[in-house]
Formats: sequence, structure tokens, C-alpha cells
Amino acid sequence: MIKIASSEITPEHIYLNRRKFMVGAGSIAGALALAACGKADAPAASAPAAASQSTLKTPLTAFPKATLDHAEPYASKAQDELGNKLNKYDEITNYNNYYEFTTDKEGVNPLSEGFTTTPWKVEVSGLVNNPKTYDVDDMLKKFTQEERIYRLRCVEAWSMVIPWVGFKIADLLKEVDPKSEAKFLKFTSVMRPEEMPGQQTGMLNWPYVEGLRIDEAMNPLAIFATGMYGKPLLAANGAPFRLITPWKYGFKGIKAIVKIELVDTQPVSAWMNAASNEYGFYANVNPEVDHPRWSQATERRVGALGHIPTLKFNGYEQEVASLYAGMDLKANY
Ligand SMILES: Nc1nc2c(c(=O)[nH]1)N[C@H]1C(S)=C(S)[C@@H](COP(=O)(O)O)O[C@H]1N2
Ligand SMILES: [Mo]
Repeated sequence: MIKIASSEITPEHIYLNRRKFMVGAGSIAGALALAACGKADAPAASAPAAASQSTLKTPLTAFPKATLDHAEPYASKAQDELGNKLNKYDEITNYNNYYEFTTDKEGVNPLSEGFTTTPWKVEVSGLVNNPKTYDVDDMLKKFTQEERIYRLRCVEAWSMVIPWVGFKIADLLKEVDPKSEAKFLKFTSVMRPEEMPGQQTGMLNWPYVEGLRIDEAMNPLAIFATGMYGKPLLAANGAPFRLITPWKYGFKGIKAIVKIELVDTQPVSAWMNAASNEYGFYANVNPEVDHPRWSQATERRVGALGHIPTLKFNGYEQEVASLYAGMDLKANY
């Protein structure tokens, strides 16, 4: 059981920098093209470096317990289970997709520095026997926090290896006790246009929404992240509470969650809403199913040269393939 005072899990800059964002021109609904999730990294002409098509099962039991009180970035290992080197803290915190702030990946961190992430409540409601509103501070104490070194593969064909800290979605579901009619989880991000300049535009239909089938959410790889590299999440990475499903494209990993609803019909995600022919509900990483506008066969590892092959289910096939037995993965993209 870890104990974390709320003063420790609040990054210092939140106290120091309470700069309010200027409210700019009104919303420009629908005026912007789908830029960042619409531009893939240009594939390299040279042959991709060999990435091992490993059959190793992710050693779930080996994930060490984690705390968020490290002064310097901390990870228990320097590589993932396939031997891929971890990305650097500075890379993970300065190359972000977070359209509520900006579509400029390097602009997210500076723009989100003063974003208020504490206190933070998360409502869990809908088809559950024990609806509950959690304070994130309480979730940190209540649910065992673990380090999870996962690959993150963006649909735009770049990737990173990230040491998250978080807890299993299954742990939270056990407590709220879904009713038998509940088939899906619907996640909703915070709506705070006065602090999030991207929400003053019609870039996406705000707030950002995502969803999972309940059996996907129960898979032990599916976590809520609360930290990264042994420190509390930065706003840029979705503080204080975001979803991580490492076998799916990064856009499923919804940031700054304020609501989780158990529902009986498949939720429509923000990206399905924007372009359902390009961004489907499942979004499982699959080198055999191309995006309509680019190949998904290879990816660029941020911080490294050249391209490497993309692995089916992002290399977590053994852990998750059974969730999709009998499904046409091309039709259910
Ligand atoms: N609320 C919200 N969540 C989001 C996004 C977003 O724009 N808004 N972008 C998604 C995309 S496209 C990716 S690749 C990941 C990036 O996570 P990271 O910046 O922590 O690497 O966050 C996802 N979660
Ligand atoms: Mo992404």
C-alpha cells in the first residue's frame, strides 16, 4: 500500500503557475481540416531495421509496484520486454497529441503547463450497481499502482516506449460492479475551454470521447495511467488520469478523464465522429490494415532513425488476440 500526500502528487509548477489562458476568438466550428491525425510520417525509403517478432508473453507479474515520488525520472528497466529502449522523459513530455490545447505536438507542453489538475473528480455511472465519484487522490491510495512499460503506437505511424504508472481498469470495475446489461465503457474528457484553447475551435466535437468493450477493459493490459517515469503525469500526457490500451492506436488513450459510463450500446468516439472511415471503434494496431491515406506496415520510433516494422496488436498479440476471435479485423478497424 503506498501513501502519497496530495502535496506530493501535485507538480510544483501548478502552484507556481496559475496563468489563465486568454480566451481568443470564438469557435471556428468545422472550419479546420483534420490535420494531425490526418498526416502520417513519410515512410523511409531504406529497408526497416529488424524488430523481433517476439513470442514472449508480457511478464505481467513482474511489473513492480510503483510510487510517484521520484524527484528524477525513474524506471525499473531501461527497455521493454522486446528489448526496445525506453524513450527519454523529455521526448515523452514534449511530443504530444492533445488537441484540446493545440495540434502542434511540441506546443502542448508549454501551453498546458498551468492547467489545473487538482483537485480532480471522476464520475463512474450508468449501468453499475455501485455508482461512485472518485477523487483521483483516493484512487492513488485505493488501487495498487504499478509500473507498466508499454509501446505507444500513434495512428500517424510514430511510436515511443513509455514507462507508465497506473492501475488496472479491472480493479475499478470490480468495485463499481457493472450490471449484466453493461457491454461498453464510455470515457469523457474534461471540458474547460477557458483553459484549453483548442476547445475554442471546432477541431473536434468536444468533449473528447472514447470507448471500450467491457471485455477489452477487463484485460490486464488495460490501465488508467496516473504517472510516468515514477512521477505524476504532466498535463501534456493527460494528467491526472488517462486511459492506456497498448495494443490499440494512441488515440484510444483518452486524456484527462472526468466521466466513465457503463452503457449497453457502442459509444461513438470523437474520432469516429470526425472521420469514421479513417478512425474506427476498435483501432487495434495492425500492420495488415492500412489507413485509407497511408500504410500502417512500419513506424518511426521517436528519437531513432529510420522505420521499423509495426507489430500486430503492437506486439501484444498473445495477450489480446482472443478478444477478437472470429472478428474480421479489416471490417472492424
Ligand atoms: N483528450 C484527448 N486525449 C487524447 C488525445 C487528444 O487530442 N485529446 N490525443 C490522442 C492521441 S492521437 C495520442 S497518439 C495520445 C498521445 O499521448 P501522449 O501525448 O501522452 O504520448 O493521446 C490520445 N489521447
Ligand atoms: Mo495518435
